[in-house]
This record gives sequence, C-alpha cells and structure tokens, in this order.
Amino acid sequence: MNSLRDKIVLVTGASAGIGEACARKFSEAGARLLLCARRLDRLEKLAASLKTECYSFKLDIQKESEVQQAIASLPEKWQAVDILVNNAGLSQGLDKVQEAVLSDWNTMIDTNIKGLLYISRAIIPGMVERGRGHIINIGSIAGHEVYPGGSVYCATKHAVRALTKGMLIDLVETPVRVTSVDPGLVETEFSEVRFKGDRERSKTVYQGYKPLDGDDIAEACVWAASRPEHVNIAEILMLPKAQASCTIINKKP
Ligand code: 8X3
Repeated sequence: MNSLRDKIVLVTGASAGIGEACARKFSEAGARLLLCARRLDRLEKLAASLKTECYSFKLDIQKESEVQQAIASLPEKWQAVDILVNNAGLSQGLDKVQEAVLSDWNTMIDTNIKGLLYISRAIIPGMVERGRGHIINIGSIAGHEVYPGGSVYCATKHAVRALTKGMLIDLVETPVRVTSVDPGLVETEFSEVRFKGDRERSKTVYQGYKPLDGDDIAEACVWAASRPEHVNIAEILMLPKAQASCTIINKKP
C-alpha cells in the first residue's frame, strides 16, 4: 500500500461531480488538495469542508496561457504535485454530425483533449524531475464505444484513451504512473451540461436503474493511487450493474 498522507493531489474540474468526489476521497485518505475549476466560489466552499490542507484557484483549462501561468505561479509549497487527476471534461449536445452546433464541438475538443494536454504538459516535467508522480485521466465508456449523437464526445474520450496509452509509453522509463478510469453512467451534472440546463431531459438519463455516483469513481482513483509503486493500474472500466454497453441499459419502468 502506498500512503497518500500529505501527498499533493491536483484535481481539475473539482467544483462538482467526480472532481469534487475525488477531492473529498483523496482528502479522507490524508492527501493535500490543489483544487481548480472555473467556479472559484464552489471550490472555496469545498475547500472549507475538507479536513486536509487545500489551495484553490480559478482555471479554465481550455486556455493554454492561463494554464501555464496558473501552474507556474503556484505557491512554492504546492509545486511538487504527486498526483494529477485530469477530471475536467464535458459533453455538449447529442446531435448528428450533420446537425450539430460547431461551438459545442469546439468546447468539447478544447476541454476534453486540449485542456487535458495543456495541464499534463505543465505538470509532468516536474514529476519526471522529482522521480515520482501519477497521472489519473478520467476517461469514459465513450472512449471504448460510439453511440448515436455522441460522435464528437466519443471522439474526445477515444482521444483521452489514446493519450493515456501514449503517456504510458512516454513515461515508461520514469517512475511516473499513468491510469485511466473510464466510467459508464454516473449521476452528476454531466447530462444537465450536455442538455444545456434541461433538467427534465437530464433526469431521464438516470431513471429506472441505479447509476454510479462520483464517490464510486473517486474510490477507484484513490485505490489506483494507493497501490505499491511497482503496480500501475493502466485502465479501469467501471459501469453501473444495469449497464452492459453505452446503449444497453436495463431500465425498469
Ligand atoms: C459519460 C458516459 O455514456 O454518457 O462519459 O458517454 S456516457
């Protein structure tokens, strides 16, 4: 077992859902938390409720220069990040390619792929230099399959899966570990964001079965991070019991 006590864990998109749950679970395991997201007020509330030391900062990972600047200006005691949880990600729309809104594609690609890369590029060199570190990418079942209306979202999550594999290769000669945790249906703000605030439509996604929650995913992340140093959990695909694939879900009326 690899103790997480006093480790520095940076969680992107920590203001809600899986990111918030990761912050709580890593904190319960004794880690110190670096929390970033676009909504600073929510991060500050979260930070105030955690028992271990936290540092929160506002960050839109879509913005390359903002990412570089934010990481370069972390207070000295927070610079040696041990674990990066690349959680920030979103879906916008559920439309056919021929009907989709271009700005939805840009937001998904800029956040899920480019944002993940910007922050990884800013953090990984320090891990390599210090000879320790762990990247945990939050992927999705959408990185394994494609479903109707999900083409671009699924493409971004396929990209995350490819990036996890690429990082594994690029970091194989270093002690830095790389994990992908790929959830199926998790009840968070995910669908509300996808359906642009349409709560009724969002609710139906999670009705008729028991979906995963943020804690389920966070526990997998903490478990992967706490394996002994010679163990690298490369990939975890995690589904609700009622889900067999992106489109096969045992929903009770
Ligand atoms: C979220 C899961 O199935 O809605 O990544 O794409 S799904």
